[in-house]
Amino acid sequence: MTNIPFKKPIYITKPLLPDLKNVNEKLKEIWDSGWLTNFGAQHALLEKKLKKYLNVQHISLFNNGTNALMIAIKALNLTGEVITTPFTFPATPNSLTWNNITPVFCDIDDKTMNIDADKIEKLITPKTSAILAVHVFGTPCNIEKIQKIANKHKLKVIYDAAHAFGTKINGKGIGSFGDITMFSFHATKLFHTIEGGALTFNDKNLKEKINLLRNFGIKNEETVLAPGINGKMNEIQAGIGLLVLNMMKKAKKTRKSLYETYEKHLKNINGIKLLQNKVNVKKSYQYFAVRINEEEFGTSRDKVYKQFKKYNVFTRKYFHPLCSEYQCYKHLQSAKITNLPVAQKIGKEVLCMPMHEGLSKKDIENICNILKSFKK
Ligand code: T4K
Repeated sequence: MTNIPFKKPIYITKPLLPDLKNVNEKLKEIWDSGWLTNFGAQHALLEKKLKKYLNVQHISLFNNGTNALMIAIKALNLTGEVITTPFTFPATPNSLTWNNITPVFCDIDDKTMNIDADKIEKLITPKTSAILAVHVFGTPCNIEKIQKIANKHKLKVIYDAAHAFGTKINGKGIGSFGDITMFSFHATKLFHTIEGGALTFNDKNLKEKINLLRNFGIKNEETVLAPGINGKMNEIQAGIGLLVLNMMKKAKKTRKSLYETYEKHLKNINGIKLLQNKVNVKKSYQYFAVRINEEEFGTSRDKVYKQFKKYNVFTRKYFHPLCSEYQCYKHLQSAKITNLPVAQKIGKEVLCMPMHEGLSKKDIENICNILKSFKK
């Protein structure tokens, strides 16, 4: 059967949109209160609800994930060098650079596409202050091994969980590991506040510092205690977040079914590799990534990406090029191609497929059939 192009463009994602009637009601509530930002009622309620939903001890909300990450780095007083992954969004290493810290790129693990914990130790120098790892596509990092290394060398651990909203390991929220975890609530994420983010952590002493840094360092009208910036989530963001949070249960159910449809149709194709499932991990279902091995599939990832466009399907090459290949980082010793063989390989193979509530199982089947038709 020949495949027909989709009538409307199919993007990798589409934001969850609350009913406009509910949005209008929420806006009226905010308007009536006359309180638009600086920690109002919507902010307080969202913070409380997310703390419970994410199953974490402490949480602070932010105007985006990148600001949250920059403040996490500052709150832990990190300096010198931080070991991180090249297979991530620019926000991860850039947050280090904005704190005058040199990112040290560590190769990734072939199975999870996360930082390879076995390769971290040899990158530690007297200047290393932390490990900044990313739970790529919602798959948890090797948290036990990373924590062991951190304890042994007295390093801090920050997790970038931008892709892992709602992920759980043995029932524990993904935001409860390491010193601080960052979440992104950008419109393209499963849970969103249009733009937004959060930090979660176990040490209650961090709360005051993080919140000070988020609000210019202001303690009260006449006292500024730290060189903070503006990381505040406003009331409209928080209000939208409350409405989106109500949609989460249904959205997760839909995404689980779409995810399983992809798995069913793509699992036995020579040249296509899927992420493995782990019994103790509850997934976030934010992304569906495949790896295309050109030799086995007969067509390269880049060709697949291009050919999909003819069918009105817009996949994404997250994360290609690698961060270590950016103009601002490629001069680093750790960025050398020979130091990052697995990341180099995966960067050429990975493709993120459309994954959102606007798609039906039939749409996913069609996308899979189109992909299969590219095989040579
Ligand atoms: N760490 C990691 C590992 C991250 O992935 C991210 C963000 C961060 C840190 C930083 O967090 P934030 O500071 O952003 O909170 C998108 C997102 O903008 C970005 O938040 C996200 N990662 C990244 C993976 O994806 P782009 O440049 O690919 O977005 P864009 O505009 O091309 O959108 C992708 C597709 O989504 C479009 O083709 C269509 C659809 N779309 C997009 C928007 C904005 C919509 O349908 N509606 C929309 O409103 O970065």
